[in-house]
Amino acid sequence: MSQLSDAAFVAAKKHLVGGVNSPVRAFGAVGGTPVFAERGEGPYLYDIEDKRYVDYLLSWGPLIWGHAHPSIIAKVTEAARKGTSFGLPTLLETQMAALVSELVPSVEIVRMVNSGTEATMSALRLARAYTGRDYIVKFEGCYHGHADSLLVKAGSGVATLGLPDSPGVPRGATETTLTAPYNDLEAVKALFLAQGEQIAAVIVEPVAGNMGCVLPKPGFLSGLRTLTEDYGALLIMDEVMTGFRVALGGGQERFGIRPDLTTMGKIIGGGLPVGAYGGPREIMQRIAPEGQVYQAGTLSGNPLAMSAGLVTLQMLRDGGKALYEGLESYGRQLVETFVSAGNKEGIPVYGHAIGGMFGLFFHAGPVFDYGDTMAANRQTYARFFQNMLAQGVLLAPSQLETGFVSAMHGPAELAITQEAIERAMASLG
Ligand code: KE4
Repeated sequence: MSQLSDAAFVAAKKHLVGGVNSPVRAFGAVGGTPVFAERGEGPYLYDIEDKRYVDYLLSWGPLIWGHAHPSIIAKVTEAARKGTSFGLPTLLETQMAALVSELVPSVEIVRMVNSGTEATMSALRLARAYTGRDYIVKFEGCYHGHADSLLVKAGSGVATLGLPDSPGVPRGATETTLTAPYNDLEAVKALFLAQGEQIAAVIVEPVAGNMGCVLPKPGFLSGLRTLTEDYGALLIMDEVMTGFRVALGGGQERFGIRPDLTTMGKIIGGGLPVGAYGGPREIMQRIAPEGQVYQAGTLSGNPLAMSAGLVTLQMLRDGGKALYEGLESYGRQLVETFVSAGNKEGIPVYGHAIGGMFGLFFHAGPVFDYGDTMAANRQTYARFFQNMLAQGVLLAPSQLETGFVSAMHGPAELAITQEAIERAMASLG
């Protein structure tokens, strides 16, 4: 990185903890100075030195329409001219919620919040209230945001930084959090056998995107659905990352599993801060003001965020299956180049793509759980990342994260990326 970015990082660290507003942006796992973004244009991001990158970080998932899509910018600008927030109901929020229910039929009624963390935190509170039970089950390496009870064997930045689950979280907040390896249905069955009557919910990423990109084994998700039904627990699908990304209706559409509650984020806001949770009215009506489960937010359903989210989802609906087939085809070609280039150099590599997300591992594979991803060579990934960055391709700055494709990535960007992969892999050999 050059002097401008180094100086920017020094200045940032004077005023912001670690120089960032979210730990993973500090590039701790890959070393060096983080990229300071200046602007974006479709599939490209430009840093403060006006260096151009083909962007596969895409703000950690939200930008399925790439940077500064004209339709999104126009809608946000139009909304901003009317004011930025009202603290009162608006028609936009109703339109947005109706569209979410149309695209995700299991979500009969919605509550908008401002982040994925708020969505999962609220969904768990609701599940505990609805069932009258306290225990929850999450999976090692899955990340559902930074709410206390979910910071147990969490993925994403927690795993990347190798933090003990997290200081500052009182034991009382996590002693009712049970964990199992992802894809290990027998382990979940054992938890239910032992404490099934006390388990309020299982929360799962339908595709795990916070320990690298890990696919569910056949039968895993349907097994969770059966188990939770058998024991009267709720199945919460955390679709903050997979929602509107692995299919228009998210993981639940892709894998044909109907959860009890769904949490959303990222794409739903089109790059502005939006989270959401929802499900059948019979469960959701326990949320205040209809019910007694309290959850609130000053800027929830913000009109600028709703405007960005609404047009984002409308364009995805209009794009339909062809759009998702295109996203997946692009990802598969990128992964195929990664694997063939690694094999050519005799470097253990493994990867896969699903919808608009992909995983690249320096590991012989297969990769089915957190143990597998932790065995991947993160030092090699860091060297690969830095070489790709130098060639103008921005990947996720951690082996334990996922890459994203936008609808604006096309043949030209793929060619640039494939060439860069071959060069980067040769530099490792
Ligand atoms: P936010 O609170 O960051 O909006 O969402 C939390 C969250 C919940 N559920 C899933 C499945 C998620 O992937 C996330 C957030 N993902 C990380 C990326 N791995 C956000 C990046 C960051 O922490 O800066």
